[in-house]
Amino acid sequence: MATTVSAREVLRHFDLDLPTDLYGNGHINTTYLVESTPRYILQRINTEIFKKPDEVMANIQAVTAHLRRKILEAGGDPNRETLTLIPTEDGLSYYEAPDGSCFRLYRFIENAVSYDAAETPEMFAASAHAFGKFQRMLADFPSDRLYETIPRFHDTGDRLRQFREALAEDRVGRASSCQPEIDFVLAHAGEVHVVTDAIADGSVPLRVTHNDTKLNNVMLDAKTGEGVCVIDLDTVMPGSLLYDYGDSLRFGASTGAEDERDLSKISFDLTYFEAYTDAFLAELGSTITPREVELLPFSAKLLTLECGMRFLTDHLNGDTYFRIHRENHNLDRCRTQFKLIADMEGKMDQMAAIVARCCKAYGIGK
Ligand code: ADP
Ligand code: GN1
Ligand code: MG
Repeated sequence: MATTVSAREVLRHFDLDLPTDLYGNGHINTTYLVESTPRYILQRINTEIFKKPDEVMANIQAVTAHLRRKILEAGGDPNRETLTLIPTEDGLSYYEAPDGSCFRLYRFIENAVSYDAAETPEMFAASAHAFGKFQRMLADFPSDRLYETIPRFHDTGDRLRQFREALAEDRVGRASSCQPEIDFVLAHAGEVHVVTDAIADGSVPLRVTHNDTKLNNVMLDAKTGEGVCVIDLDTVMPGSLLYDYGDSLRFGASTGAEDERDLSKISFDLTYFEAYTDAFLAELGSTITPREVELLPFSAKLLTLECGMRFLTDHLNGDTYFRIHRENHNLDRCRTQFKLIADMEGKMDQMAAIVARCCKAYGIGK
């Protein structure tokens, strides 16, 4: 993943000449802050993961153009409420360096914060409104115009297949040191097809979804705490509303960090679950199908299982996908996900009761 060009050299192709600093806590791309006036975000696209950067950028151009129109119609500020791509001096949406590395430049969203943990249920609810609204604004986007930037991204059954492959290969000899986690995956193998089966039988519709709804992929207003802008649009693709809902809860309703080593700090917080569910249903209520409602609690568990399995697979593969900052980082991340699942399993009835309460409040399923 190394590149031979410096961020500063790249910036010249966007008509800027400034020093840059690494920025943010994303696991995938390499992000730099450009301290100009106005400020910008420069990103090296991870082309090991996004094999066709031209397709990723075509999606982002189309989606942000659509969002701009919607935001303008609603009297909002498109420079703040959606990502703005700054073209290269050649008028392209990204710059490809001679070594093949690819860079894009965005306007920096000012006076807004992306959080790595939800400090209050209200903050978490603000993120739910933002992701719900994002999905609403894209409801009439022609999904056949979108490329599938990572094939089978949320096909949990395929994630299980990839896990089994990594386990069989055990290419860095780590399998023997994570047997409890391996057993945990195998004990849950029967659950991986539920959502893809529901999509296949038509009871869960495909929509244009974000697919990576981690709290730090939304910017909240620094003063009011309201959602400002959904970011990290690399995986906007046809998907299920359950993916966006479940993935947000996996991250934001945990009482600890995704990579917390002290598992006694990790549990699934029902107050946060309720705050998110209420706000998400307030945005999307009228469009949600009965089967989607029924699967809401399960989707939180499924997306947590999928992500935990992905972390474990990457650990077994020698950490080739997610950026790590310490030894066994992906194994630590996997363990928090599995601890969360164990906790959720004892709370499924309460989660269903919360969903029912919120549905009643918004007249869903009447
Ligand atoms: P990754 O795919 O690696 O997660 P992101 O696109 O999410 O990359 O960017 C990483 C972080 O950089 C975000 O979590 C956010 O904090 C920050 N960031 C990204 N784009 C912007 C932007 N346009 N304005 C302000 N901050 C941004
Ligand atoms: C990655 O890019 P980032 O850090 O927002 C990953 C998500 C995972 C998440 C786990 C393209 O998200 O799918 O859920 O890490 N993104 C991609 O923290 O794989
Ligand atoms: Mg991100």
